[in-house]
Amino acid sequence: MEKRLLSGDEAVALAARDAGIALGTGYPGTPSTEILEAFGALGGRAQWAPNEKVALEVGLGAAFGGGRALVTMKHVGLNVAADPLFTAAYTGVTGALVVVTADDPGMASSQNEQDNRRYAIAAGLPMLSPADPQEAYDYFFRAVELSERWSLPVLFRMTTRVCHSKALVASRATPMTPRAPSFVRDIPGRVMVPAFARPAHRKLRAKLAEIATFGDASDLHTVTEGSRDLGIITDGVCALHAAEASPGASFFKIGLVHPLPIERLRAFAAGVKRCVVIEESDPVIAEALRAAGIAVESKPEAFRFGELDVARVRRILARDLSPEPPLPRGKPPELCAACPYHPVFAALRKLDCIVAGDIGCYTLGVMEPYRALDTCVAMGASIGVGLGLRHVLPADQARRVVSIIGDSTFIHSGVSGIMEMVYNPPELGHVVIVLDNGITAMTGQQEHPGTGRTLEHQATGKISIEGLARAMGIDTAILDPFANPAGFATLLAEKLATPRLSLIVARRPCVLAAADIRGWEKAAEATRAAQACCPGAVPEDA
Ligand SMILES: Cc1ncc(C[n+]2csc(CCOP(=O)(O)OP(=O)(O)O)c2C)c(N)n1
Repeated sequence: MEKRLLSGDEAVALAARDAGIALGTGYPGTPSTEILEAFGALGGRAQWAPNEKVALEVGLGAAFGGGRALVTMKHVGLNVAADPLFTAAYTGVTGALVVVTADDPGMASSQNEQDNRRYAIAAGLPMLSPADPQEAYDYFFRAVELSERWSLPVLFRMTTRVCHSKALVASRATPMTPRAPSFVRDIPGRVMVPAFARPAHRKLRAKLAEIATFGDASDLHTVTEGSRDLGIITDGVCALHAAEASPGASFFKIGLVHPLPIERLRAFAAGVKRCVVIEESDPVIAEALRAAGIAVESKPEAFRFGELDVARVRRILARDLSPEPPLPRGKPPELCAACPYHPVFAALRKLDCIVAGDIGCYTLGVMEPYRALDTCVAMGASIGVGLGLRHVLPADQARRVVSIIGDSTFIHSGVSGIMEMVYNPPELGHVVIVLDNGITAMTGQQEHPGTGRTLEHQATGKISIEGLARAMGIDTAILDPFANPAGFATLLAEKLATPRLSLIVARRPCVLAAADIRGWEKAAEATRAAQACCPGAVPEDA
């Protein structure tokens, strides 16, 4: 059997290829980003969507058409995709739909540490929880099988450690046979007006009851008999920490975290003197067991925060509530020395702006020496938050409010903020700065619809940020702040002084990506030129 050293993300990508996934789509977000990149590198059809909601809808469409689809995102991405997700649980799918949510307990690179196992419960969808790269590979096929057997989207919950740790992964000798997509009309099944949605909800609940029975007997759960004095119920990477922390205990490792195998867990808990649930983030499993009348110990509240590791699991088991040693201090992140954003933050500081910020490399403008960011909440929020501030603040403060947003974030969810700005303009106008470094830098330089290149850097349709803004009637200026820092500061001061709605595109490529962008753009230009002269032609070196 072939074995390769793979991260969890790469293992999912390999499994997606071996499972005949017809389409992989998603939006970048640590720790999930590498899945689609690796899937594309393996020859799979992988593409970035403008945001997670669109990605899920594209995946759903592919699965309505009978194909097998993969959709990837980080945990907060599922908030953006939640609207179609909940109703997709009613419509179900014809092919397969696996939705990877990569959670980030401890917030290695996220704005919150929400536990997306709660989404499985809320939406009523099955969820698998692999512990390591081998399980990520193996469970992926199980997810496809579950999805096809019950015609439901399946959630696949990974966490930072599972996504990024590497292990030898044995792959299948024979891939799954791919399906041939074909449209079969099913109006009551896919058009969720109330008359069709009411029975669809009942059908979903009936399916979940069937899956619960299936799960009770499934080998997705592993029971390891050990000491009867201590039983540990666990899922995901915590199973590995717990196995090292207490090798002699009895273990119930849950593979399908929703619906839970309640009756098997009841029997397991009854068979041991002390039963402890070891889980990262929220006490989701412990709460469900207690609600079912199963007496289990849950971790103390202090362990809801951050990742677990072997030492922390030992503390939970020893009921040790003494203060934990502080985490080793890493080097604080900072803007690159030659980042094109420096002059923008210098100008914002100089003009004493109140800055509604957003998520991306530019969030680092909050650090010294600028401290030029006053809010940062969610992707795209800078524009709405800036408008809200403008609406209520006294004039001398309102005039200084600026929204700043990156190019990828603008495309992701900033555009709807611009619509709000046009529709409900503040009395004193507003100024939005789009920090356009030509790439999604924060997550490792991914393309987006504003770059005009695909996930694999090939030429494709391009969204013009200034074109969009002008089409919405916004006074728009474009400037390279690095080449002309004084000009940028003057322009910003001018825009702040008018009661109009203004957008400044601060455009200069990310210093780390500039050379690559030049190369990709050259090849993309050649493709565009060839296609303009004779459609369909692609130059050999493109
Ligand atoms: C809903 C959501 N999806 C994905 C992410 C991960 N993420 C953080 S910032 C960012 C985009 C950054 O790109 P851009 O706006 O171009 O700014 P840059 O980093 O290039 O400065 C992404 C994808 C997130 N935080 N939230």
